[in-house]
Amino acid sequence: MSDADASGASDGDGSGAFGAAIERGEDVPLLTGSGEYTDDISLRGTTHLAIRRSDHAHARIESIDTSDAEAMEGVLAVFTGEDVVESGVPNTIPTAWDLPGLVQPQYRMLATDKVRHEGTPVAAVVAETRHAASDALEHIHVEYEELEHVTDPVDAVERDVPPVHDEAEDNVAFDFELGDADATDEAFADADRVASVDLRQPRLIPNAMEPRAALADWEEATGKLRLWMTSQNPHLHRMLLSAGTLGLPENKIQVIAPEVGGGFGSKIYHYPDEAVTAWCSMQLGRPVKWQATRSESYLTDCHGRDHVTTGEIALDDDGTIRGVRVETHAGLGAQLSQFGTATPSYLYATVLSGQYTIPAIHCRVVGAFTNTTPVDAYRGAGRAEGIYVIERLVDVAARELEMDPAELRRRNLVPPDEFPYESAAALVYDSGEYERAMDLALEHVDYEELRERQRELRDEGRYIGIGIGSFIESAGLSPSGLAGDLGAQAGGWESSIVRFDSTGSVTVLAGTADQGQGHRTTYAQVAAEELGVSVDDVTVVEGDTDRIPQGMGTYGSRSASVGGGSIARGAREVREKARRIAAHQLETSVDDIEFDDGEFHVAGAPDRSLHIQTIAHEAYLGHDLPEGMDPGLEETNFYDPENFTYPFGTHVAVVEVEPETGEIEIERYVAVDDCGEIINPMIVEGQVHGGIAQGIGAALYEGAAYDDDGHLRTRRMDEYVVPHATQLPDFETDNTVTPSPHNPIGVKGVGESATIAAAPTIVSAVADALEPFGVDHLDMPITPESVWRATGGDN
Ligand code: PCD
Repeated sequence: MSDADASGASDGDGSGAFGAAIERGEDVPLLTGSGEYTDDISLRGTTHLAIRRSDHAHARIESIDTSDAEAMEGVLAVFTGEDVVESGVPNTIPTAWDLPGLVQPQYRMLATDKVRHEGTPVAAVVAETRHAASDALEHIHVEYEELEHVTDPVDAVERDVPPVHDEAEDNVAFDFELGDADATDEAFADADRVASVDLRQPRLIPNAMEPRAALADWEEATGKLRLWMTSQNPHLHRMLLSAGTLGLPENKIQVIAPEVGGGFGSKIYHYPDEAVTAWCSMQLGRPVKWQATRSESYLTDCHGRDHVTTGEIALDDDGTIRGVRVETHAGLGAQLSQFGTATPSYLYATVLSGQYTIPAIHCRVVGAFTNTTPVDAYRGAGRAEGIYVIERLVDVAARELEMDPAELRRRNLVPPDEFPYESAAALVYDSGEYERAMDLALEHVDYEELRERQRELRDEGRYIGIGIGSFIESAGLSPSGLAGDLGAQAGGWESSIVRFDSTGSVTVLAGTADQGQGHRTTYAQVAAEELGVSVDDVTVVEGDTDRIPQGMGTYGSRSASVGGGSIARGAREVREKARRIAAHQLETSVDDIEFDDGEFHVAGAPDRSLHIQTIAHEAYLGHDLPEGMDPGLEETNFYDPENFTYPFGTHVAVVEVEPETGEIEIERYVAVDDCGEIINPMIVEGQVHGGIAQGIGAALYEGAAYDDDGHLRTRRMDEYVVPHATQLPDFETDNTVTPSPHNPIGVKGVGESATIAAAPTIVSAVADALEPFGVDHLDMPITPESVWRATGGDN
């Protein structure tokens, strides 16, 4: 194997950049207010867009009168859905993931016939100032004929309600199955015991710090559109906007994602609003800016989860799991978001085996249209929902068997020598040492002693609970071939360019797009390690489709493994070219050249050496290169991994529940994560902290609610509760390291892991605390009220 293909974290020069807890170089501008976000960008002649949205959940548009609004001072134009249709652009917001039998209703930029959820865009005002635009909104007169609406995914399918789309009379967008139904039935028939749980996973709202925004600049003379936007994947946005929505070729669209203040999934998607911003600029020939308000974000950013599930698990008396059966109604909202079909199907059902050897699995998911904000991936996406189901089932089964939940898990863990492990839910896990991570987590809390303390305290009338959450995650959202087989309309690869310039500094251009994860630091570490230069010599550029020709973006915890993998491969090719130049100039054969700390030297003669940065200079001088070699020192790399990566771990929470008041206090939270080789331990710890906070948020606080009129009741920060720092304990984190065997740098993702783990861990802990009350499950968010009711407080 040549050096360029070698796998492993630090096969470069050993400069030690990979694995170091280097401070995030990007933080100074971000923390001191000089970071440039979309709304900070100003172009000469910028106009402002405000969007009139429906305040009905379901209604037919009878008429729209824009004349009053048009007459207002500062208003340049008011557009309706009819205007977009008349302009002749393709005007569709396409889905990006097909499923067998999928119903794909029309999805336009501005509604023309009906509004299908509160917040549906119906008209657009462009004005000289932001205030003029938003003031004009209320002077647009829309007449509606109200229709009956439905917000719950089970009601949508089972009750006799008017369909959200005529194309789907029963509101079923897809009816998805995975696994072997017969084998599962048999496993259940043969097993000693069956345990089950009915659960709901509430709708979550992503809550990125920066609401979505766009600034579009159409240049009539060249027919080119420049669009700055809050994007997790500028190239994907370029692709989706081009043919399907605006009818422009990709090379006439430049998408730029400047600083992006958090995404958590919500900035993956191609929404009507950014497309309308672009279209308005094309109509007026002036730059147009749209900045969502916070409430607008709550109403229109894709929500997450919204599952109603019945899960069953079959076991033998000794705790051996024989089978798992799951049926879920997944709310999709009123329109299909790009991955809204994949999230509750392939990303969900495929992880139902969790960390366990389960011979038979069957899962059915009914995807339902409802009169609500579209639902798609939110941190953990699909995997979070699936792991939640299997972890709740394992806990409920432990209760049924009167077995310690840690012991039941242990008996069923996939053992280390079984990898690669093909689960009955159709995934091939790359590598894992599940028991090691679980033991480490249990050690941290002194598990046996803690159980003892729990028993003692119960005698005193105090209820502590110990929750365990063991998880796997399929991260990376690749490889392309597999994704294509399953219906993806996009690839799963990543692309990068690694470039030395003649002064020896390095630029890495990456097709992913950071929203706070720290790519500028970790990518520099990967490149520095491979090239033997200092991290400070590396500049990382993301988020501009004209500078970085290709990419797929940042979601599915893929950037470290797929993006970082691409950078490592590109850097290795650059290093090999440099090695050939070194051999030529040192007058020896390539095989005799060793590389160490950035220095190429002749084997056995360390004084005959050339530094890679000197070679970079030589490569651009081009005076003395090997015969037939082209000048320059840069490589473009496309990397399509052979598999997902499978991060895993076990989290343990200790809570105390006060049945009288229903109050829940988290005493301890221990997270043991395995994300393979770690590029930057400080960044990984930060990712875990943020992930836990969001998982705890889901378990105890968050949940979007609709009222009887189909209005979103949780549309402000004081109505949709996210946990405050003061409500969270100090997180205790630790790691095991099981490298991914097929990844060029041995890493696995980490961005979503802790969110996936934390929700089931906390619910497990609360249910464990309430065991004496016969409570084995409570739905999220578990509030003081739900605890109080479950413990008989309302009797
Ligand atoms: N890392 C390291 N090492 C390892 C891994 C990793 O170091 N082993 C690191 C990296 O490099 C980066 C981070 O860490 O920096 C992360 O990574 P990842 O895992 O690969 O991921 P990404 O791709 O980058 O990202 C994504 C994610 C997601 S997915 C989400 S949701 C979230 C997370 O990320 N989001 C966010 N995190 C975060 N953070 C922040 N700050 N912000 C945000 O927004 Mo989705 O699908 O979208 O639902």
